[in-house]
Amino acid sequence: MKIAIVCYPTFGGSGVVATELGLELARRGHEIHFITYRQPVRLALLNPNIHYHEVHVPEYPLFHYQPYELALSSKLVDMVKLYGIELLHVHYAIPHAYAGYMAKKMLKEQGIRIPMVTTLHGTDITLVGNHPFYKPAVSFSINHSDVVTAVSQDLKDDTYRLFDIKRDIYVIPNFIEVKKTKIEAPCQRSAIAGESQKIITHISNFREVKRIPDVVKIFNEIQKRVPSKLMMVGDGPEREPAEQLVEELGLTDKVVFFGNSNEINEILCFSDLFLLPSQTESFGLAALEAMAVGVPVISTNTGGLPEVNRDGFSGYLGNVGDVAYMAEKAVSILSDEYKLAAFKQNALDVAKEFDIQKIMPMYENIYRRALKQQLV
Ligand code: GMT
Repeated sequence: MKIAIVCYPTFGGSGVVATELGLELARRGHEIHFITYRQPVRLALLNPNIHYHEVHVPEYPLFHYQPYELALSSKLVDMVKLYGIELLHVHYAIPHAYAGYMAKKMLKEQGIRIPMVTTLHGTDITLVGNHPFYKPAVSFSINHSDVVTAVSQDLKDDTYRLFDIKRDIYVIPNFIEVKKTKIEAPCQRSAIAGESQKIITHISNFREVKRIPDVVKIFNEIQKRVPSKLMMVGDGPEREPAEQLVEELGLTDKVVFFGNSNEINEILCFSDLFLLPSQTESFGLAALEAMAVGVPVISTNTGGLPEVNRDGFSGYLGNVGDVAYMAEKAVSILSDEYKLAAFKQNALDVAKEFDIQKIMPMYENIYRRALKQQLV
């Protein structure tokens, strides 16, 4: 099948999912065309089935805002015609589903019918998409997609609760390639921490929704009882305030800020615990990435997180903002070597349920359904 994938190319979860999906589909023989404004961060182009087409938005002084949707929909039309693309798969409703719909309409006028699959990822529904400025356009583009998927049951429920949706939404959870997370070389623990210290990790795009101050506060409580270090991986608006908080709490020698990294598995390899105390999380791909390396997770119990992190098994889940509870549970795992080993194994076992090989056929079925629907 010839498939166009539209996504954000940045370090956000939806871009990672879209990129890994495209790479695996290419391995399975499909011809994949990534269409976005920059080369996706995890995209390796060394596969004849992978193509990347950049969307250019020329600066024009008359425009206060440059019209990206327009450029994207025009690019989609051109690429569909040039390569005979059979299906559009857009990730993140805003503005991709809207641009995809416009492309479909333009193509239809030229006698080309092409189905569009829209995958909802989270903030496109719960935070941004739900804003009155965007809501009518988001409802419209979801209702006019040929097939809609959501990355968790919770996100599907939220979509029905927040929007006037008149169609089915299929749940296809996010996935991980478990075998790719294995690090051959021994983990470089000693480069980061002393022998008696535990290593705790947080990875995100450091936005408000991640509750970065809670990460630091939870760690502050942990380190009072368990010798430990905190690895902060990623970048975003909350990084600087977090650095300040670390300083205020006198933790500078125990907290390392890495910035964005492509060596996530290497970092997770030496981690004992992962913290994700988010305000909301449709799925929590970062938690799954940690679990796939055998790292237990302390997270909040919001959104789709309970579908990924199993309470009392792969980690613990607390109420949003309950720093004391999450710190106590973290200490209970870190201070008991038997419990830590069991939780590490459990985390890996749960992650295997989300292995790419189990999830990929779900997408392929959805594509077949979209093509069939289109032909009816
Ligand atoms: O909020 C982010 O971290 C970025 C955002 C995205 O679209 O890139 O993440 C959302 O999609 C991810 C992939 O499906 C999910 O794993 C995240 O849970 C979700 N974020 C939120 O719901 C806050």
